[in-house]
Amino acid sequence: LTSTSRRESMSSFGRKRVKKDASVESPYAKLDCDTLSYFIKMKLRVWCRQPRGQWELGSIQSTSGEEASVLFSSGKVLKVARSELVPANPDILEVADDLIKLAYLNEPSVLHNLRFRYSREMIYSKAGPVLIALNPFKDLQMYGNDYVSTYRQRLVDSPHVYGIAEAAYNQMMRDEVNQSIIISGESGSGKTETAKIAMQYLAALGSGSFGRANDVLQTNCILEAFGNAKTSVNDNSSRFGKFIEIHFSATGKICGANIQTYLLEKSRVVQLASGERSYHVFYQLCAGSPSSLKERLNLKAACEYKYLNQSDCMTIGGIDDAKNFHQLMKAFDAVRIFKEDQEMIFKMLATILWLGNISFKVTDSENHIEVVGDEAITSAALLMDCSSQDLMSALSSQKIQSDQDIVSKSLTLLQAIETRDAIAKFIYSSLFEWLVQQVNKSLEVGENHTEKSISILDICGFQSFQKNSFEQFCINYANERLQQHFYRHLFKLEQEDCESDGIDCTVLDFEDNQECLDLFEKKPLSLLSLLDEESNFPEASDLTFANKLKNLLDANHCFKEESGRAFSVRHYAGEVLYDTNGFLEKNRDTLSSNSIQLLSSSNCELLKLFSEVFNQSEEHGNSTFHVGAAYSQKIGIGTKFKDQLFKLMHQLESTTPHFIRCIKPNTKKLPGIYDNELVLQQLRCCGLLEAVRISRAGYPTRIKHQDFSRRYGILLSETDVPQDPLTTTVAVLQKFNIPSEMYQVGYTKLYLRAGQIGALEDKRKHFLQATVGIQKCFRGHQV
Ligand code: AD9
Ligand code: MG
Repeated sequence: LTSTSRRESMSSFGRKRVKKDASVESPYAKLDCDTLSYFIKMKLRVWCRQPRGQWELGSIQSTSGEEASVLFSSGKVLKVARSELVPANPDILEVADDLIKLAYLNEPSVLHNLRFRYSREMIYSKAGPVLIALNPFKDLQMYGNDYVSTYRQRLVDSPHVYGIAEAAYNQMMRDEVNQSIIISGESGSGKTETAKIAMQYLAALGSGSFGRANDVLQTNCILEAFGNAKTSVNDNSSRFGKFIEIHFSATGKICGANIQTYLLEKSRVVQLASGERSYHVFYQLCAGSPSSLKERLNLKAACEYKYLNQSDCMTIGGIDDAKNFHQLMKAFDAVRIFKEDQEMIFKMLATILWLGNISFKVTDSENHIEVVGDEAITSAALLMDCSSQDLMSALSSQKIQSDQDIVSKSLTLLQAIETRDAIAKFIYSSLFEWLVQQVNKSLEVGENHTEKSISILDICGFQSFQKNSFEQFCINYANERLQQHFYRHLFKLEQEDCESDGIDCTVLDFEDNQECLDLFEKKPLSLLSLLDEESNFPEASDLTFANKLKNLLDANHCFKEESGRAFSVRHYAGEVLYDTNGFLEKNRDTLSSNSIQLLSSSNCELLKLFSEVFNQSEEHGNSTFHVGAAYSQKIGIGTKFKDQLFKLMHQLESTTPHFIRCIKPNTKKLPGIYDNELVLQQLRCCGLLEAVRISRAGYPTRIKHQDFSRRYGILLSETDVPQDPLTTTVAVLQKFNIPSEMYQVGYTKLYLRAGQIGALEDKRKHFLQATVGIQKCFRGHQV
């Protein structure tokens, strides 16, 4: 009986193609249509879309044509169009810790489920294999040693970062396969905190007497000082992407690590929005450095520096910069950054602060300038180990190649400011990279090297603002790549699940986002290659770049023409409008030839080292080029990032991935507030609903035969209750004449089409009510 029905149901499963669809609503609407009529017929609870878009729970009283009258919990009854209704889940599913368990996976049900859990401090939920982490914005008693051992011993299986870290650790040890934990989400959603929680768990398991667990944890302090800043959305916002590979010894102890960073936001060093700060380390240094160091650096209070005081925000509530400076020094010691190197680092920071205070005097009607010879210039020159004269001339003039000679031309005010800021940004970003290198050297795996590792990726999620620039362009490209990795992994899991259960699932395929990736990276005609090409033309402008895109990329469906300098990309998470303003400049990442010369002729070891990047690129075959009088590297920032991403993907591909999506429940950074619309928008942006839909396409409900037979076996009359769960399952299906195209019977699980479980649940409810009624009646007789 069972094998026949399995074969029957298999053949009824036709080849199904799941369309990629940026909007999440439509596929759900499709799923819901079949069931809705049933809901209406049975007067079951539904979600009803209100005029302002929010959803309210109600039950259908009656229907006529395309309209239904719905009774809401407030007691009011309203007539609404059927198209505004979607089925609600039974109460019992309200606390479901996995969205997959919801019988109806529509938006209001998902939102309601997460809200219900959030209000009970259950901030973690699953969506199939993905962990959803809602930011609690307060400290919860769910971390620390006791919880570590609970998860270690698997005494609980409620969703938690610890559960993910445990699974990764366990699989690494057991299967000897490297693991990765991929965390994404928008700014302030909790990625960095989540990454730290995962690291703490791994450190707790992986510390040993000769271990490096503590050193690895200390790197967070260093990287956050140099790479995090207060923004309007997050007091501790990471302004770079981070990939940390944690190495384990054969016995499972942490023995080293390697960090890669991506796209540090350089502009923050010289330019701040109101209410925001520059990188924490500047304030820490000014507030916490001992007086002897202050003297050597001629360091003033933070508020004396233009780069810092241009915004009205100098401190962060609850944060002690001086104390954090001491922590930073301790962390430096822990990862063996020597005192001399620490001194050089602080010197570079002070250089940047003094550079920002250098001012200019306009000398003629054409806005040409000369540098004001004040304390700023002398301090900066001293710290840079160059003469004030050289620094002044680098900031006030440029060399231009005329027919035979090189002539020196005075800069305008705007050019001088740009030159000064470019040097400051260059020094900071070089310092950041160098520092990461030093940390890596220190954490390099030594003698007890093994191949075991768990990597954690903390990178900003998909972004779509009203105005999107080069930064969003790069970050969205990265997310597009990660999304493909996610799709492919889900698809693989799905296939494995079906295959191991004897279900033919090879028939399920879906379109992933390859076309969008091609738009970014497929040579010769791609966004990135055209950007580099255009960056090579001295005469090119953002507008000529935009026009080039329009002419050459039109064939790709993910590209959309817009007017003027703009263009749109159809991303997996929705359409994004990009303004090319500043694209060429940001991609070229220029430094004037004068500035390069200044840095390479300085006696400061670090500056010399930093400037070598330009010499190297010159040596390696004409790969620098002239833009006006400025040098820049031929490979733009965009392509450089692409190469980094390829390397990252290559690394990720050899690991078993674990995905965590962080969600910010409100923009006020306050606990207890859950903004439906905000959550929904993030669920869409991380492609989560879409992904869950793919992973459950066709058969959204999957229940173990044991569970199914336990719950619905009571519907069988006593004479036809079989012995084993699988046979019970089939007997229930047959008793209610569920059409064979509505299910598949696997070895361990039953696979049901949308709506079926709701119908069965309803039958069960009726059955129980009737039974209770009979019992009451029976008791009444006795009385
Ligand atoms: V950004 O893209 O780097 O700007 P993140 O990294 O996503 O951002 P972050 O981890 O910095 O966000 O979290 C923001 C703030 O939320 C933290 O400073 C905490 O105050 C708060 N947070 C996040 N997760 C937790 C948590 N699990 N428990 C308590 C949390 N507070
Ligand atoms: Mg962060």
